[in-house]
Amino acid sequence: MITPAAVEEFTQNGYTVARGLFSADEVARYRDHYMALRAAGSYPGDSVGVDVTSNDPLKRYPRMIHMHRWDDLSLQWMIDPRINRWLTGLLGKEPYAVQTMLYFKPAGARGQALHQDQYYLRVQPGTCMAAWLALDDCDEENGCLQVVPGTHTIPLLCTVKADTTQSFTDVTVPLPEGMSPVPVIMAAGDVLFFNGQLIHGSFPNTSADRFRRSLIGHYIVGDAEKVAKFYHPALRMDGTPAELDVSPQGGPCGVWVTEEGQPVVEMQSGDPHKQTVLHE
Ligand SMILES: O=C(O)CCC(=O)C(=O)O
Repeated sequence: MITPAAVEEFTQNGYTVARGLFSADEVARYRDHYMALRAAGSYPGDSVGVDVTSNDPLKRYPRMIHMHRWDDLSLQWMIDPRINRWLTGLLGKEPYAVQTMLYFKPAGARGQALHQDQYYLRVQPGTCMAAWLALDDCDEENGCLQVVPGTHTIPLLCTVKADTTQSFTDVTVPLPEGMSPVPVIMAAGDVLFFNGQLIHGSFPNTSADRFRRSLIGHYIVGDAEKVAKFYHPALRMDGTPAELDVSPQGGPCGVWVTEEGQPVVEMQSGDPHKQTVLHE
């Protein structure tokens, strides 16, 4: 149940955690499902392919993007009534659903440098929201999510170069004076809801052998009229498509680069022959 304290925390800090929103059985089913999909091959929206011989753990387990466009379990999760109740309770109006992502983040994997999701989604008017379901217990050792409380009230920041030995994306944002990231410690089944302006990211998985898998949904406020092209079609929370306009900027949620900062080709969902390009 969404509580007034959760709404207050979300309003003040830009995020809140719904503890135990998904059961241990559900989480185990998602883990098994995505591990089996990953082992079976490559899909529109993820990397050019799985390289099981690579030294980079993220090439052995690349993230998946927009699975809801071809996988019913992902679609049903994205519009699950529990997620909808929380998002609607936090936002005051039912949102649109625009993206799913699965991060495997095996032991040794780099994290994703601090960023604001709205930089990529370019929702107008308003902003985006994330629902981040922990599929494993997450802590600092295995690279839990890090958030900078209160930064949902600041505007979109200009990006600077990230340290690609620590991050698989190559841009980050300078932190406002006196602010620093805090780890969000979660148990498998917890869902972190956060505002799309909130600065967040994650550090490397420094554990010897633990995954830090997460199933992520991105949403946009119900008053939105436009979102970046990459996120079309937006869906209503009953799964039907909504007619929205295209925001001129934006792109996929972070562009994957090697440790040397070289771009890794990722394919645009729906058209495996086209590379995604971040327009700025
Ligand atoms: O899971 C992570 O490490 C980063 C995820 C993220 O930044 C996002 O969902 O926008």
